[in-house]
Amino acid sequence: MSDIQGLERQIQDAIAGAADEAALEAVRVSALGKKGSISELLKSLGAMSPDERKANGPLFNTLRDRVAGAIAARKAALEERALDARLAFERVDVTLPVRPESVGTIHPVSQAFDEVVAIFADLGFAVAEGPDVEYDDYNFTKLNIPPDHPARQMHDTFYVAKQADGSQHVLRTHTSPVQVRTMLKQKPPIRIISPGRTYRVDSDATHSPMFHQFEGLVVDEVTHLGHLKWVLEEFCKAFFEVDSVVMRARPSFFPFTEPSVEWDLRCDRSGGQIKFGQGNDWLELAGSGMVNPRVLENCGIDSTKYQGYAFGGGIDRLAMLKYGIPDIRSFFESDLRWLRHFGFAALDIPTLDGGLSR
Ligand code: 2NL
Repeated sequence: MSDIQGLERQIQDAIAGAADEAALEAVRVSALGKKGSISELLKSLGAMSPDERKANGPLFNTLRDRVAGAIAARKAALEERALDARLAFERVDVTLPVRPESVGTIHPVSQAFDEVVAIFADLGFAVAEGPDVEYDDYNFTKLNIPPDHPARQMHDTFYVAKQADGSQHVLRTHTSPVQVRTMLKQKPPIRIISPGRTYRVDSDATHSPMFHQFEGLVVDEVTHLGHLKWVLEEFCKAFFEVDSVVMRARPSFFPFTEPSVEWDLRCDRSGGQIKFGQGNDWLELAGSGMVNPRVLENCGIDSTKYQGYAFGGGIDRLAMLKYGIPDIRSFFESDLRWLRHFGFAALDIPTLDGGLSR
């Protein structure tokens, strides 16, 4: 009996004195391991008479439980102490200045994205956003592209597995569904742009399966192609940072606009460099048109009272043109040397009065 008390005191002292987890593990093995002192006691029960076993069994078992509990508690305390020590050692002083070699840069697509937003915000457009995974209905059907329409093939859609209720989702092929969502929940006048990621099954030097688009939508009682042209001209002057531009209109077709117009911007490609607003060349700028009255009606807007214009263009393409980047795939290769070369200073936020890109 006194033997057992002495044994327990000795083990408890060793537990309390264990300075780290390794020392504590050695104590555990010497008490509770296969040949440990308490394990030996428990084994000795087998050779005892029934009366002795009845007296000693509970004693040995509670001894084992107390020791196991004390070891677990000490282990938790040691772990906490080790963590505290590590946290103190690994503490980061976030107020220290950044090392010049590890300063990040703003990606040229993000830069162009922010510039587009700043310009249209200045023209009075609100920014609207929506999900990348869209209803087939919002991406196509409401935009006057019914299920068997050939334009669905043109869009090279990434389809998402059918939902349990049979509905179909897609990765949005343009940001038009954001305008659909806006029209469904907001009464005219509407004046929004929707910049964002879009997806199509396509990949070469000028196409990436994920790319960025901006679209604009204006719906009011009176809107016309003259308004649209002025807005695009103002956009081009601001974006390409030139005093004047010449634009050319070409007839086009989109199921969601009628009439549809594509716009080219006069440019000069002589001398190995591109200059905007002058010269004898043209570059494709944006598609546009008057919103098809069917689209307005599909989105709950009275097409006898309201009319709208819409336009859309590629942000990656604009960034390639403005910053002289020949291959769209280089945007998404995460090459640090490329990012440092083409990236922008993180704190130079584009504004119209402060300068778009400097
Ligand atoms: C292009 C052409 C365009 C639109 C986008 C649009 C949206 C609604 C209704 C009507 Cl909700 N139109 N968007 C209209 C014409 C052209 O984009 O080449 N994009 C890259």
